[in-house]
Amino acid sequence: MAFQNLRDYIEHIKKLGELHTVAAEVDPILEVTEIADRVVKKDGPALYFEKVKGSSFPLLINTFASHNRMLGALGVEAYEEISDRLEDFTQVKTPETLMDKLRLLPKAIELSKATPKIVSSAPCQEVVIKEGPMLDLLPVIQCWPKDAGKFITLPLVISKDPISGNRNVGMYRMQVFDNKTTGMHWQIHKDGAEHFRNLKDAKSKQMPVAVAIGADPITVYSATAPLPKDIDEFMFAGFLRKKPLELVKCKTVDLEVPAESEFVLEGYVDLDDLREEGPFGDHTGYYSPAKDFPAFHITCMTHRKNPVYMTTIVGKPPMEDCYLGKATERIFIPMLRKILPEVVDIHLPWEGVFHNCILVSIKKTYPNQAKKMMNSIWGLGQLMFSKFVFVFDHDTNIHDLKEVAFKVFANVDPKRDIVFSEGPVDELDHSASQHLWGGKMGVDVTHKLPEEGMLRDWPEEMKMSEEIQQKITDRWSEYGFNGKLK
Ligand SMILES: Cc1cc2nc3c(=O)[nH]c(=O)nc-3n(C[C@H](O)[C@H](O)[C@H](O)COP(=O)(O)O)c2cc1C
Ligand SMILES: [Mn+2]
Repeated sequence: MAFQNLRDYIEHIKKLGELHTVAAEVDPILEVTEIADRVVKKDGPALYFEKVKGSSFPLLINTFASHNRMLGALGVEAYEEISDRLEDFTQVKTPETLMDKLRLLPKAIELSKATPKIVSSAPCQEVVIKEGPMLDLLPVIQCWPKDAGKFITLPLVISKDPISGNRNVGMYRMQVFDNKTTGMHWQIHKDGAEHFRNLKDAKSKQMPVAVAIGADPITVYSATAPLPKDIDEFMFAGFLRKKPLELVKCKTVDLEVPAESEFVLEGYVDLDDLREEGPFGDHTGYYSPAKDFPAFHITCMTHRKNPVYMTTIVGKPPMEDCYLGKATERIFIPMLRKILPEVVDIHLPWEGVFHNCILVSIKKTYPNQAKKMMNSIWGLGQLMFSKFVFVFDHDTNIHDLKEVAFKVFANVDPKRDIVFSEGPVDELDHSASQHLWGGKMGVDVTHKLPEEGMLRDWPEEMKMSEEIQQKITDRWSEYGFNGKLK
C-alpha cells in the first residue's frame, strides 16, 4: 500500500516501533548529525526531533535507513514486487490476435494511473509566505564541521526543460545562503543541470524552480531514481504508487508540486548568477570542495499546518542514502536486462558509494562477453561513473563478498583479465588527477574460453553431492557435536 503523505508514513513506522522521538532540545549545528550517525550505524530507528534550537518545526531523519523501512516506504514486502511489475510492463510483444491486443489494456490502464493529477487546492499551501522569515523558520542542519554552512539535504527539485517543456525531479542538495537564497547543487551530468544549460538555447536567462521538502515516501524516493532523461519522476512515482500523484500549481511560478508536500519553496535560477557552494561533507566520506553552482532565489514559501522538516545526512557508509541506493539496485535490474540481456544480477557494495564499484554476474555465451559488459556499463546512464567493474559468471553469489573475493583471487590472471580504460567519473570523485574524468578498471572474473586464448581446460569447481550433504545433515546428531557447528 502506498502512503498518501509523509505523516501517514510516520504513523506507520511509529506503529512498527521504528520511530524514536527525541523530546530534548538539540542543536541543528552538528548535534543532529552525530546522533543520526550513531543511530544509523547501529541499524537504529528513524528519529523525530521535536525541538530543534531556533525553529518551531520538528525534524525527521533516518526515515529510510533500514531495509524494513525502505520496503515499507515503497509499499512492498520485497523489491521483486516492483521489479517484476516493471519487467511485465516493459515486455513488448507484437500483438497478433485480438486477445493479444486486449492483453495490452491493463498496461494502458497502469500508465493512465501513473499520470499525475492536478488538484485545485492542496495541504502544502495551507500557509503561504511571500515576505519575512522563510528559510530562517526551518530547522536546517549543518552536517559536518567543515561544511560551508547549513544544507537542505533531501529536497525534491522540480524544473521544466526550457526547450521541450519536459519536467524533471531530482534530489540536489541546497546550501542556505540567506533567508531567501540557496545554492542549487545539480551536478554537471544531471537532468536539472541540463535544463539550466538549455536556457541559453531557449534564449532565456531565468528558469523557474520549485522545491518540495517532505512528501509521500515513494515520491521522495523517485527524485533519487536514475531515470533516463525526459522520463518524469512524478510519473514514475505514480507507477510505483499504483495511483496518480496529486500535484498543485505553485503560487508564483509555472510549475506543479506534490499537493501533500510538507514544505514548498518556489523561485528561480539565473544563468548569470552562480555562487560558490560547499565545501560539504559528502556521501564519499570526504568533503567535496567549493565550486560555483547556480543560486536559487525564493519568491514564495508554502507549507502545511504543523509541517515536518525531512532531512538526511551523508557520510561514510552505511548511511540513510545506502538504503535508497539499494532500492534502486534491486528495482532497476529488469530495465538493465532490456539492454543487456545476459545480466543475471548486479551489486553495488556500499563501500563503493554507488559510483566507485559495481559487481555484475552474467550468463556468458561468447568470447570476451565480460569485456563487452564493462564497456556497456561505462556507457550506460549513471552507471557510466563506475570506476571498478567486476564481471562474474552467473553462478557466483555476488552479494557474498567472501565469495566475490575468492573468485577474483582464483579466476583472474591479472595480466590477461584486467582492462584499463578512462572516461567520465562522478563529479564527487577525488581520486582522479583532474575534475570529472579519470581511469577505470574492469576485471573479467568469468571462466575463460579457448577462443579467449586460454590454452588449458577451465577446471571444474568442487562441490559435494547433494545426496551426501543431505545424508550428513540427517545424521548430524549422531556425530556428537551436541548442537554446535551445525
Ligand atoms: C540524499 C541524496 C543527496 C543527493 N545530492 C545530490 C546533489 O547534491 N547533487 C546531485 O547532482 N545529485 C545528488 N544526488 C543524486 C541524485 O539525486 C541522483 O543522481 C538522481 O538520479 C538525479 O536525478 P536526475 O537524473 O533527474 O538528474 C543525491 C542523492 C541522494 C539520495
Ligand atoms: Mn531525471
